[in-house]
Amino acid sequence: MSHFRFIHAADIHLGSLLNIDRPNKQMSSLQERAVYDAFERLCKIGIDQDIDFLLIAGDLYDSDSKNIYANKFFIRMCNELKDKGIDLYVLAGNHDPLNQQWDYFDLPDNVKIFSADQADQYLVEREGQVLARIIGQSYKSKWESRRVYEGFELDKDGIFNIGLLHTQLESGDKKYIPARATDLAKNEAIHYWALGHIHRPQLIRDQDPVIAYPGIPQARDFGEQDQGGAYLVEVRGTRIVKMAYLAVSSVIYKTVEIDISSRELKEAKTLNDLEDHIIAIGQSLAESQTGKWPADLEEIADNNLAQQPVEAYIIRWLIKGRGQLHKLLKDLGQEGESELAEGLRRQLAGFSPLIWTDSIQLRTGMPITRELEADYQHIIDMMDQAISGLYEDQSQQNELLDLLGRLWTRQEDPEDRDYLKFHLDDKTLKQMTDSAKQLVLEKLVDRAGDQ
Ligand SMILES: [Mn+2]
Repeated sequence: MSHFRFIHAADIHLGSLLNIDRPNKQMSSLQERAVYDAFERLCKIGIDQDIDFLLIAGDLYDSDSKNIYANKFFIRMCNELKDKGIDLYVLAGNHDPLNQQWDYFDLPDNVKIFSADQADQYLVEREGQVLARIIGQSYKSKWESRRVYEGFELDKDGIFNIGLLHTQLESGDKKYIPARATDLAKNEAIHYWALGHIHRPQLIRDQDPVIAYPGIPQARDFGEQDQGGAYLVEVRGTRIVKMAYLAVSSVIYKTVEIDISSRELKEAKTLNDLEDHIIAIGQSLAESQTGKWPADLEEIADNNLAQQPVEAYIIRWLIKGRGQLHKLLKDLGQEGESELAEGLRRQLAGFSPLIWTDSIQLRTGMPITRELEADYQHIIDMMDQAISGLYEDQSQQNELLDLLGRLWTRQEDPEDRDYLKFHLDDKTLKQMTDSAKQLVLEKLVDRAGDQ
């Protein structure tokens, strides 16, 4: 019976840089190399773990930053894999569709690119034995509305079949292949759906057929938080016997919430107390880093994760809750906010991994006592009613957009953003209404205090 391993990766986005505001020397080096490092780590684990092939389910290159260096780097990795007899099966996604210049140099012959005109099939063989069959179809242009997976017709002949698909996995979607997990699961010949496009790792279905998104190996901004990587899959015959997540990011974006109403900060009188508290959190985050190179697949599978050493965390400190510190923080203003961030950046720079403060976001409120709440309950209720109307009624939202001005838009396809506009997504709307509510209450309390 055949027995083999492969890595399922996607959305490498070679060529893109990490979004870091005013980086220091160390961060600026990571900014440039982290995306490449993550892919190199994947290839190295692949070699260590003796995989037979590597799948890339679309968006190997980043659309705006495809370049000669990225292409040469990819070729170097392919050649290293070729030396070990490992083939790569690559799908072109919406960021690297085949109608654009795809590569500047010839690729080695262990790289197979799927055509955009029809579904291509490849047989993976080792020493004359067929291990697996892989089917896929690339994007021709940056949008693909065809249900290309409907043409994935494969024999059911005891060979492990893999379908490669770059999709948003939404049935009404017109840009990134309309599909539902149930549509895919209906294809009885396919054992494993290697998906790409969604940047967060997700095991959509954990039984035959398995449907999985590996996520982006290296995040590039706060929209892509936490550790990224790829799946390592071990197969016997047509059965998956092991599946483990290879976490390879060397930089992790993370929002850390600090609650000023917590036990530790409730009594805090000055910003020093807050600063000390944040530094202690940063320190324990750095110390919790025990990433090491995985010894073997058994170990990876036992932990279900192979954590690679992290070089830096990029942190957004979200300071929230109600408490005494609110008044001090409010008085800081924007200048004070960046001053506080600058101080943290300095004080946390010595840790390894580096704890890099990206910014501080203030979402605090004054302490609300029971009496206060009782006094203003009718106003709070009115505001809550008005706010819920805003969420339920599209026309009220449009009115709000008109009020905000023409710089704002509701259109929010993250893959096709107009970066010259502000986007009123649900999260932003919630922040707006929360702080509006807070502001009204504060004014009321101030006025009551004046009387
Ligand atoms: Mn994509």
